[in-house]
Amino acid sequence: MAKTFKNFIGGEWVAPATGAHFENRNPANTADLIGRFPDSDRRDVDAAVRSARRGFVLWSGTPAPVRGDVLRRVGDLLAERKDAIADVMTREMGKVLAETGGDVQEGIDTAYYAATEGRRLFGHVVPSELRSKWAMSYRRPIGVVGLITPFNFPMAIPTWKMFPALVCGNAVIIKPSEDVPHTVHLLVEILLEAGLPPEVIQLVHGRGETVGRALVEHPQVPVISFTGSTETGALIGETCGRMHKRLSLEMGGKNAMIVMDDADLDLALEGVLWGAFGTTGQRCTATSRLILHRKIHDRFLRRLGDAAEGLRLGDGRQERTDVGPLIHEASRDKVERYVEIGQEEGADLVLGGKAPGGRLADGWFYRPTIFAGVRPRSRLEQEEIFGPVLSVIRVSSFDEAVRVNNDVRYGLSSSVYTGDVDLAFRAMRDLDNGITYVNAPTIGAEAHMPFGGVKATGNGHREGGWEVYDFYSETKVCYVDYSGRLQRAQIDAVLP
Ligand code: UN1
Repeated sequence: MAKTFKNFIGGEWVAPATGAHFENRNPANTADLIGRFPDSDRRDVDAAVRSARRGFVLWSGTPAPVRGDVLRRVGDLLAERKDAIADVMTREMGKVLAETGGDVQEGIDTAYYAATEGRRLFGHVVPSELRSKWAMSYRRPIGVVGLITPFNFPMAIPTWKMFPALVCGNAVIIKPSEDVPHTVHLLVEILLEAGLPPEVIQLVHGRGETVGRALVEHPQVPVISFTGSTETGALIGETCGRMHKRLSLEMGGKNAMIVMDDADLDLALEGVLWGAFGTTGQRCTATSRLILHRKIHDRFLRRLGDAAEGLRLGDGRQERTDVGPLIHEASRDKVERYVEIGQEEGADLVLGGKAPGGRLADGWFYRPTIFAGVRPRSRLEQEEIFGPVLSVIRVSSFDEAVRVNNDVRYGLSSSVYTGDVDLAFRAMRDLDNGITYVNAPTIGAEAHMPFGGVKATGNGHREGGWEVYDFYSETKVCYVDYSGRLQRAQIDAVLP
């Protein structure tokens, strides 16, 4: 009998007000029922907000270094249980164990970074333009923060939103993707075990249209952070704009890898296989376009086709597997639709283009797929697919490669393979993305660096690194005039 899970609201594990649940199944084998999770609604969100507001009073009054110590213990517990958690994650999400292990590691790195940030959270003290006056800024906690997270990084993304929010002194309500609810359940257990006061964290499971929407529309949740589709991000943005909320959006990508004629082709080949087909292409940073210089185009494409054909599809929990399943049926339908679109647009299907049968028919598998001769500005080349589909575009120069890279609505990551140091620097300057990799694929962001993109990928904020601490805290500026008289800024000029 599969277990029925609960929400964590008001300091305890509770059933949803609806009494309803949804099923969480293994995408590699849909007969494997992992558990039933709360299909909550607005009433559960209301209760979570009431509790989180009490949690906020307690937590915002706790010294930041003490908050950081809790996160250090969270990091220790995640490290201790890394393999067991990775196994749960692969079962509910599908990607291979090495990748879910990396996903947990990103959470561990984020926890340790946040722990030390508890002893920094720098403000500034700057000289005043007047005599005998101090001018300084410090960071204040904001309040209740609402987090809405996707399925593809079931641990890393919740942690890189939650840990900075917590160390800054906020209370958190999280609604994880209904495709991966088990991972955040384990994370909340760890937070509590590490000593986080219970009302500081609330976990409300459910659907985006109900729970996510209720969080976004709640007047007492002043901060929202969302990772997901550009379309949903736009809807959230409208509400947050109207309600004057602070909002961080991390959305779609159509990332390209450029391989120049002087590149190390062995290295580029390994890179594109990992970038395009790792996580079955379900990363916002996935390499979904490959821009090849015409001088190496045919040679590289042949080698790529052979190598990608050798990738083994299967259950991510089996050691021999290279590529796991897609997350669910709708996701596979979408990939199938784009393969049809590609063919209608006249692109040349080099590999894949179908779901495997046989023993893999019980999961949402799809073969690594490569289209060559993809035209810039075609739908296949422009739209995010979120699956194992790579579009190859042929170019005649570096400048043309840059134009193709930039001519999409998204701008998360980009990559260039070249041995020419001048080209590498031009790429870093001219590729219109939040992240550019030189001689590495479009994935591989590290937890202590800012992460995010330009154009329709984001709304100007960054996750990770030092910048995210600005997002989760309010800057307060204080002036202390100890001259004993009225000094008027901008008016009472001080002469040297
Ligand atoms: C995402 O693609 O959704 O750089 C996040 C990477 C990971 C994070 C990716 N560290 O691929």
